[in-house]
Amino acid sequence: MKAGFVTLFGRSNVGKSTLLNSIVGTKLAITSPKPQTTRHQIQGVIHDDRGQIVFVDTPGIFTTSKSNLAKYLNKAAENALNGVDVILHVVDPTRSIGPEDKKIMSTIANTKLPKILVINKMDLHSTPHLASFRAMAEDYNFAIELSAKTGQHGKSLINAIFDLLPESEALYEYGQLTNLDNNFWFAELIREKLFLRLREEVPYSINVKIDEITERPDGSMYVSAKVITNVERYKSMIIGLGGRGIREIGQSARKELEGVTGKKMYLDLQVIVDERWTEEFK
Ligand SMILES: Nc1nc2c(ncn2[C@@H]2O[C@H](COP(=O)(O)OP(=O)(O)OP(=O)(O)O)[C@@H](O)[C@H]2O)c(=O)[nH]1
Ligand SMILES: [Mg+2]
Repeated sequence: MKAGFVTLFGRSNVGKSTLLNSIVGTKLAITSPKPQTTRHQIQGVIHDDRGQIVFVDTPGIFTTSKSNLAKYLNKAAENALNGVDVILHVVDPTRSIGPEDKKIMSTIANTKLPKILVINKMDLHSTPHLASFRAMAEDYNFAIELSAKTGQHGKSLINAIFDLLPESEALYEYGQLTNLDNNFWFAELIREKLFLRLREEVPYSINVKIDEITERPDGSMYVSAKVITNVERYKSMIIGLGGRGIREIGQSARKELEGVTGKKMYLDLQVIVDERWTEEFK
């Protein structure tokens, strides 16, 4: 059988996490229209007669921002190149080739690993920069145009990856889809709702920590979590007028958690200010 790690590499917002979710067929990684949504390496596995592909989602690559968060994310993305078997460079033809794409191209040019160029968002009518991305194709073993959103041509991508993967023993147990545990994943879903709701810089200074997940005798689940921000002003923006903001965030997170777990959920969210947590990114 064949098996290996395939890294989704690309600048922010090109749709890496959306592609991971669409290929694996379930939502593992959170996505949002804002850049810098993904902060961790998330693995999603597909199992098939030919073997296993372990997709590794990574944070988008940044060249413009010098912030600690951007540095941390770049490092996390580059670390994801260690031990990889195939690289997917995901690009977005609605935007011109950016300095981030060039940085990625020079980084991966130095490796001997097989590379696939994935031109995403082909469901959109306007893709003005498609020709310039097509012109990059010769530097890759394979190029494919698809839509992570509709799933179109996802199968061809999987076929191309299997052609390039080495023979290997299984890497994951059969049926196991991800490296994520509920604790992490629940926190990520709540973070996604914060990303979708809050404006501009606020979501970047937010972290979510799960304090408790308890399954109750009646089969329902109780989850309590802290939304941590580093600035007092952001705390009131998150809570919103009369608590409306945090209530709506809680409701949409709860609905999605109920949909995925099939259980009734009680979600208790508390917003606190703690300046220390951004230290993690230094
Ligand atoms: N129309 C269209 N939109 C897409 C497609 N793939 C992703 N998007 C949208 O693009 C935005 C960014 O998607 P993400 O999957 O979060 O992008 P990412 O590359 O993971 O971004 P970072 O985690 O910040 O690096 C979201 O609003 C998605 O809905 C696609 O195939 N077609
Ligand atoms: Mg992402």
